[in-house]
Amino acid sequence: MESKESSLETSTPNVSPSTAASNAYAIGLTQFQGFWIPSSRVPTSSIISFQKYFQALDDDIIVASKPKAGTTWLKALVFTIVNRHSYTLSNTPLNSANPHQLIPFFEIKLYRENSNPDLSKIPSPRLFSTHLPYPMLADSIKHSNCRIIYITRNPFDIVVSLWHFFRFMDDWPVEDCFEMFCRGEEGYGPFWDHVLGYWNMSLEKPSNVFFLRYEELKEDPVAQTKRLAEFLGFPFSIEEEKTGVVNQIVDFCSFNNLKDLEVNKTGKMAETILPNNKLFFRSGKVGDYVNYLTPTAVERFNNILEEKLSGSGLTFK
Ligand code: PAP
Repeated sequence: MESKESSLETSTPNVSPSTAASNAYAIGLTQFQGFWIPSSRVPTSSIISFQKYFQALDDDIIVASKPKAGTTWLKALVFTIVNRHSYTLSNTPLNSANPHQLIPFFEIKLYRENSNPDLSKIPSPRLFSTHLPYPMLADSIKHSNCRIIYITRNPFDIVVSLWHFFRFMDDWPVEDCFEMFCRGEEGYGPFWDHVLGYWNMSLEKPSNVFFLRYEELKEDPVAQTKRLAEFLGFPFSIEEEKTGVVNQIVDFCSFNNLKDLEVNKTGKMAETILPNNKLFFRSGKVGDYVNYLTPTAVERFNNILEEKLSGSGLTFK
């Protein structure tokens, strides 16, 4: 069981290893600050460094999500919206880099590679991302005026997407992945606590936290992209709307376009254990879970979710 901590800080007293080891993914989970962290890839020391050293700026933009909720897609959209006056769609860096390389994770990349990276030279607005739950964000983020966009997705599609994703490690049963979610012991889980943290903040501070669902983005990507641009402080002009800029951005960031870019077909990010970037683009559908999970399993998790989300106003279809 991997729960080894690096020595950046003196102690991490609230760390305990997962008991849910059914495959290589599950073996790497460690309970830390109330959530399950995939500590074999995300050492808790990098989270501690992030919490201690990151200084948020008011115009920072942070893409937050649980894995498999639509992070890659949202990063592509955010990058394109924010940088549309610097790059055209034919020369955007997204043509040669995976969205994860352009909007780096605090805990998986920046603070894992360096306990106190110099982020001061990054042009404004700085774009960052995280899979960490809201309570684990650096205090400077919570006390600044920076913007957070949180994307979530119906948890059944997340289960299936995550299960497929980690099959490159070993071929584990989808039921094991589902059981982890039911126990709340999946990476960055429990699901309900993760989603509730950002949901509640989006109600409390709507100009700082934007709450988005994968399904809404699928249903009306143009309308959601406009909302997103407004929230980010980069609204589309009437001229841009008239000349089809929003639609062009939506098409460029679509599943079919991104997945067919060479960098996402055959590319690989050096810093990850993932065999290739193709893994981030599987089917991109809503409701694919019906092909993998039984109605009984779905009902069981729905009951858990109903109880956990009760009174919050948050629901999943
Ligand atoms: P990550 O957290 O590891 O970065 P993330 O990008 O959040 O993963 O989720 C991957 C899912 O988003 C995959 O879903 P699936 O397994 O159900 O297919 C992936 O296919 C989907 N996805 C990636 N890019 C897009 C896109 N442009 N549009 C729609 N879905 C996308």
